[in-house]
Amino acid sequence: MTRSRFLLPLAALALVAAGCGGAGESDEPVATTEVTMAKSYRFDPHTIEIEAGQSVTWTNDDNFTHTVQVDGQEDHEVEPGESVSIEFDDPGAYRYVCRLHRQDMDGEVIVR
Ligand SMILES: [Cu+2]
Repeated sequence: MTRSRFLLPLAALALVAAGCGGAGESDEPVATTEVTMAKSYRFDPHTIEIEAGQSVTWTNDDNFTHTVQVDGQEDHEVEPGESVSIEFDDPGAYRYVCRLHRQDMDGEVIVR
């Protein structure tokens, strides 16, 4: 337990250093199709950018069940250690939430 709690902040720091160069949480879109439900109730990265026709995969790395509910679409429950993929065929900006923790967990997929 102690070990994993220690490693997480390091991983977050490495991401910031390697990536956006900004401070902490950024809404700068990241070009990726992989989103992690990291510990401490968040989607990482918060905003991603993909091409139309690509699928986004959300993986739950937390110890709690989370969901992915894209605006206007059905909800997908994701147990710890599991993942869900959703295909985006039409360009646009898609906001989504975790239905169970919607005040903390939201994100956005920008489809080009
Ligand atoms: Cu959640």
